[in-house]
Amino acid sequence: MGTTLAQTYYQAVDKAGSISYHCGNPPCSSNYTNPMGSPNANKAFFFENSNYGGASAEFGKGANIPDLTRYNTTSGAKWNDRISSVKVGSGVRVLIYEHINYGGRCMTLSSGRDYPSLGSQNANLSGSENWNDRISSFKVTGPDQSCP
Ligand SMILES: [Ca+2]
Repeated sequence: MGTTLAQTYYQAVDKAGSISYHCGNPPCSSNYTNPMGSPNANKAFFFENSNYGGASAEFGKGANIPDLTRYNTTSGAKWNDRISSVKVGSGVRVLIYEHINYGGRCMTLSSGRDYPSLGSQNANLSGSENWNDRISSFKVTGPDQSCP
């Protein structure tokens, strides 16, 4: 069986950016995906849909991702303004930003916490705005870091 386009893309991204994709919905059957569940202490999981659905990706502590328009899901869609739920490992925090290059509003996601619906996270945003499909850059930091 030949290498699929998805596999080729995954391998390219993995070498370039230490990003790993997980199975979403519909579930994938290829062996390059990782089982879902909870991230280990130094990782965070990001999901396309709320309640941990759709495409997903994992990033480790120290990951600085300044521009999500440069990352695609396994279906080829941009990750920019697409993340809807997050799981944060116990040893890291995730700083999410509204714009690329860590611009716009910022929110600190707490260590060891699951966020099934970023649509319900609106503490830093006005009116009806919330964090669903709004993240354009982020950092996976140690527990001593927070938004400026
Ligand atoms: Ca989404």
